[in-house]
Amino acid sequence: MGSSGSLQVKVGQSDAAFNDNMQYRVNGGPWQHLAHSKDAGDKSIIHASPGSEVQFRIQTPEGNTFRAGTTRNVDGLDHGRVNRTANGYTLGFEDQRGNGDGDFNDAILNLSDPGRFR
Ligand SMILES: [Ca+2]
Repeated sequence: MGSSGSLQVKVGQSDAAFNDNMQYRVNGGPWQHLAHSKDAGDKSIIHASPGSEVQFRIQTPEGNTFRAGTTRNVDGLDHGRVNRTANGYTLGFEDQRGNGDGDFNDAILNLSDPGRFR
């Protein structure tokens, strides 16, 4: 979480059959609903203290929950991949056990700091 205390999250174009439930939490708190992976263009703002740790995960229609940024998933794999973009970062997910085809575009979040990028 950057110094503005705000993180803009925009759903990117999913390349998967599943409509995944996307969630986040701040500093290990309760998971909260963020968006659905098929709702491309859907925007929301996460507010938290500067320096807070924000985590993301998906819940799939098969009943699996896959977290990004950790291998603490049922298959022992990290299901997220982060790429730098012009405006911030893109976080892409794989929504199948074993990380499916490995393209990490089943559920996509574009992350930017609205205080820095307008
Ligand atoms: Ca995939």
